[in-house]
Amino acid sequence: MRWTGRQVTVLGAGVSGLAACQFLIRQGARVFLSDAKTLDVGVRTKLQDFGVAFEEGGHTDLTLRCDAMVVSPGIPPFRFPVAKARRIEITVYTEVELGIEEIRGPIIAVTGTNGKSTVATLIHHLLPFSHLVGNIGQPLSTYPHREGIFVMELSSFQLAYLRRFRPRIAILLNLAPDHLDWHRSVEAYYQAKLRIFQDQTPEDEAILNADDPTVVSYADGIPSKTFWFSTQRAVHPGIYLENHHIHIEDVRGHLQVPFPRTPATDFYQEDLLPAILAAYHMGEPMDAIVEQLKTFHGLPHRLEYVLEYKGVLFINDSKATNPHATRFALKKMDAPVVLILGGDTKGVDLSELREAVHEKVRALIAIGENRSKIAEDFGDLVDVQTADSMREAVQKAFRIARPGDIVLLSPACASFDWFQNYKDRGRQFRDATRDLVSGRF
Ligand code: UMA
Repeated sequence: MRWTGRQVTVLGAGVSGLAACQFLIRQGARVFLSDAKTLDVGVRTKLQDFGVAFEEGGHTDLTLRCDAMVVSPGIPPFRFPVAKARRIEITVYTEVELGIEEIRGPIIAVTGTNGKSTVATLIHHLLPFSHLVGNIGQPLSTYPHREGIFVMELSSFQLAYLRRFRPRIAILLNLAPDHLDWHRSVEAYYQAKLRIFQDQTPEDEAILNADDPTVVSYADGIPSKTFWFSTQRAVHPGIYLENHHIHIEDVRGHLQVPFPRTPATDFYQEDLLPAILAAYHMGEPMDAIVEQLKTFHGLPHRLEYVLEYKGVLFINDSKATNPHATRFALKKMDAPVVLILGGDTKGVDLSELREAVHEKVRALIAIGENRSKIAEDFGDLVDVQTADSMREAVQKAFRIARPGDIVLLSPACASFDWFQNYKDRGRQFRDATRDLVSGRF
């Protein structure tokens, strides 16, 4: 696409929109940005420095005076002015597509309802010279490298807007209802995810979760070579775990290597399999992959393995700021959990956690402003204790936990009542567990 001299409207002045502006200006386009909200001084200054004209506090008809529109992923297509732009045949792009047109190198694309950041980060860890971009927070259009292997995390929003896209390897981790306010139906959301495969050919590769019946039900229409991954059974062709070994079955035959057991690899089993297969199929030797696996510790604050002490595993999921995320975390736990829960609820009802708590949780440690309310709401289900600091919470959780249990910080609430942000909360949890181990309590 030649942008020189074209008039382009960018919608949204977040991470994507600002990257798109910068890219387009560099390419010689004239850019007009529009944001529904009032902009921060810092953002205004940036736009002025880029030489971008803008409006704020709402989108007007000025947005439609353009040759092309670049839409931030968070803005749904049915909303003004995107829907109108499409009606009058203005081509609508999303930021990641601008970047895709520029790069020279194979793409490994990762999507799914949950776990996509972890798997994309893991592939990048196994292929240390690759570039990690996309929904993970690194916009592709302003990424400084153009060559090499690109590991791209893609959200359903980005995929729904992508017009052409042909990754060498496309990975679909799982499918469950989400983002219905944007997609308006579960089927539309699933179809957006499936666009990751739409322009692939039989020379390309799809890696699919054999343990997710919804993923399996959509596999037939995929045009590329299909490989499966499973933690539960042998799959052909694909990758699976059996008797503490990783098995790969593909055109090269059957490869079997011992699973490199660390507390972290045990914990991330499901995420490891598609990542290992993608790295292996990009030509990385298996012994190098196995070595790299031993040094993977997960993403900070997202189901992050912290340490194991006296048989108790400590997991930091401070990023879980709503009940949905905490439910997902509990689903992943395969041992009794002592859950550290609470904070600023933002008015959200935590009762949707009752079933998961009943199933998985041995005891609850309630923290934050709403700790007494949590004690009232969950006291009939499990043992609930309250704590007045993160250190106290960790101490109490460890006292209750038995060997084999998991102490999980997954608060389901915002952190601003006691902490600067979720990262600060996660750091305090990590520090407290380390103090516990070193006997500094
Ligand atoms: N805005 C409008 N009009 C609207 C709605 C919003 O102008 O009708 C404006 C907002 O006022 C704001 C801007 O749009 O200024 C925000 O745009 P955005 O929501 O698309 O967010 P960005 O900051 O551009 O970040 C996006 C992704 N966010 C979303 O998809 C919601 C980031 O993923 C991504 O890292 C970034 O681009 C770079 O690619 C975040 C995310 O939460 C992490 N993703 C969701 C997820 O993972 O579940 C999909």
